[in-house]
Amino acid sequence: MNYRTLSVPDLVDKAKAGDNRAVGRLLTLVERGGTVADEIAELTHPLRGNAHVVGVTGPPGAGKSTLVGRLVAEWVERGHRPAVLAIDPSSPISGGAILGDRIRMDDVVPEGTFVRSMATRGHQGGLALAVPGAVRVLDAAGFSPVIVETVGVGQVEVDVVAAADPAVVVTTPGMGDAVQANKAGLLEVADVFVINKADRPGASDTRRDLQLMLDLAHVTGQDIDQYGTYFRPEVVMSTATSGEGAPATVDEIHAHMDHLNASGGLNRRRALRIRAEVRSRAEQILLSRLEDELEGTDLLEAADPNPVATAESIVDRIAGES
Ligand SMILES: Nc1nc2c(ncn2[C@@H]2O[C@H](COP(=O)(O)OP(=O)(O)OP(=O)(O)O)[C@@H](O)[C@H]2O)c(=O)[nH]1
Ligand SMILES: [Mg+2]
Repeated sequence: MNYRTLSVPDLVDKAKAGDNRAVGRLLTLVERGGTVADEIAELTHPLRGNAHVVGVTGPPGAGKSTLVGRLVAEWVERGHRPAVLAIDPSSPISGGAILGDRIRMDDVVPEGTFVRSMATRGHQGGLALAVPGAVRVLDAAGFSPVIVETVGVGQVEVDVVAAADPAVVVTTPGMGDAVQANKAGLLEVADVFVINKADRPGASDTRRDLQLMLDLAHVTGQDIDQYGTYFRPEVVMSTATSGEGAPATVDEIHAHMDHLNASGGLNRRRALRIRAEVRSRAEQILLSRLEDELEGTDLLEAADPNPVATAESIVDRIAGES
């Protein structure tokens, strides 16, 4: 069957029935964006809304993909049906060249696991829209948990993971790595910490540094989330290459989900995710209308246009449209 010629509703039906090729095709269309992606969003919302979204982030090369492979194997063993979305770095700082030894997700997950790499380079607002769209497709297809890996460089990448049900932050032993993670804002978003490459020297120092920073955050009240709930992230030691620490990591992820369930935080996180997506979409719509107005406006043709008044009247025009 040629999946390229199938209609979106047919693809969604097949995906719901467990057809992974249909899921793959839908994700390609979501990635491209535009009106077809919008149609998919309409049809997959809210089909199930059951999937747990697990975000995994951390510095380039920390071993995120290797770890995700181990976590997936652990979930499969526990009877779950996980899927993985690996977001390829879109920033030239974090992408490519320096990371010659980065591993391919396909090589580390059990056979039959649904894995998808998404490239977002060049998409306007791509990541912020493509990820929720893709998660919805995977949710509709019955996968859970849906694991989203992003490199912890760049605000959008960190934001995507911060809105996950648990956000897992992976760091490694080494000079000031915990401090670096703190600077990148990773400390604030972490629900579970993994110190990976625990087979390397300095792992226990990194653990101590991290615990100290968590203590400090508690003293200053920075660890109270915006709903006033306190959850101290656990720190798990992991050697992803051997799989040591993977069961403990899954345990901590589940402990955090239980905490969210008990505190009502799960629905709030989901609301937060939807809010972020609505915001990104609204921004896109507004920006494109603004471009149209700037193209078409005669306001700028005055000899010396008043920027304040001109901006206000352009916004008034946009607001007047319906
Ligand atoms: N010694 C050691 N090496 C590890 C461990 N985990 C991963 N690695 C190695 O670290 C390198 C990078 O691993 P990846 O899993 O690709 O790291 P990543 O964080 O996904 O990398 P990016 O996606 O490029 O940011 C590979 O050579 C892995 O084999 C570990 O626990 N110990
Ligand atoms: Mg990776």
